[in-house]
Amino acid sequence: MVVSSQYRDHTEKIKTKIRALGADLVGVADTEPLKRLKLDPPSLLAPFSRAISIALRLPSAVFEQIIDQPTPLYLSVYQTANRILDQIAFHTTNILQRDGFKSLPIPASQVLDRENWYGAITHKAVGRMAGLGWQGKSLLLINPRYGPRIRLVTILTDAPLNIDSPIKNRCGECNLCRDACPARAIKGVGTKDNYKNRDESLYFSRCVEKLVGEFSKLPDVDAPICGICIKVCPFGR
Ligand code: B12
Ligand code: SF4
Ligand code: SF4
Repeated sequence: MVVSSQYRDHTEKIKTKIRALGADLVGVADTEPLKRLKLDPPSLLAPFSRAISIALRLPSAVFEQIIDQPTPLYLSVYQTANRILDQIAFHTTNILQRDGFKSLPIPASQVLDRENWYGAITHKAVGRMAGLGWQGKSLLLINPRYGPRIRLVTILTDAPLNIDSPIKNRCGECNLCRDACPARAIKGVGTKDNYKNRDESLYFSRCVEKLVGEFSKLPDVDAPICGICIKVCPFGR
């Protein structure tokens, strides 16, 4: 009893510090179920019992300017959000280290395998297990308040933090992302928890082709970004 309230107090203390660094959402996941993910390196989670998921809300007005392709202003917001998230994760890692816990920040947007498009660990799975949102038909993490208009970062740690629970999928009959996708990549298939693989929800290569082959070659947009399935989602609009 005493031990569990100590953990609760420590978890709340860390979460408050992370919010003070500028985070809009923060949750904690158990790493055990996440060991089924493709990880790079495969032993990534071995030293860590917890994964902290942090989200930063993106300025909504930037999505109103996106019609059928990403804009230079969206590129700037994307880059700035990644920088802020990496800084929040770095500071949080130091706070945990000072408290005597092992801790590793996973970058907001680092691609390790450019052939199959994987990072070290997917922030969306961590965010879902930490209760920040559900996995939408667009495959994005959808928060009930901010929708997919968030970017994410993860910190792995052995601090014995209290874990949060996943939340229920609320896509329902909506198919706005499927109908708006310029690559016709979204299948419109729902899931209660998460898709077994990307192809269950997406014609994955169509999205990659659109972003890498077309959008990243636009003048002043030199990153594989899009923003359309983010813009049209009714959550966070
Ligand atoms: C590589 C990459 C890409 C690639 C591949 C995308 C992909 N879906 O994998 C490309 C270039 C195509 C891309 C495109 C986009 N990306 Co991108 N991308 C990444 C990156 C760097 C790695 C993703 C990865 O490893 N995926 C591996 C696959 C298998 O995982 P997944 O997509 O999450 O799907 C599986 C898991 O989530 C799993 N799952 C869910 N819950 C659980 C729970 C358990 C226990 C388990 C076992 C599994 C599980 O189910 C899914 C199917 O297997 C991440 C950053 C990061 N490290 O996470 C950003 C990231 C996913 N991208 C992001 C965004 C926003 C985009 C775009 C909208 C572009 C843009 N910025 O405008 C599009 C959206 C495409 C889409 N509909 O998925 C955001 C998503 C934010 C959000 N709200 O969800 C991320 C998280 C970056 C960030 N820091 O916020 N991206
Ligand atoms: S990022 Fe663009 S191309 Fe890819 S699924 Fe979303 S709307 Fe479609
Ligand atoms: S647009 Fe609709 S179907 Fe797509 S993720 Fe958002 S709520 Fe789900």
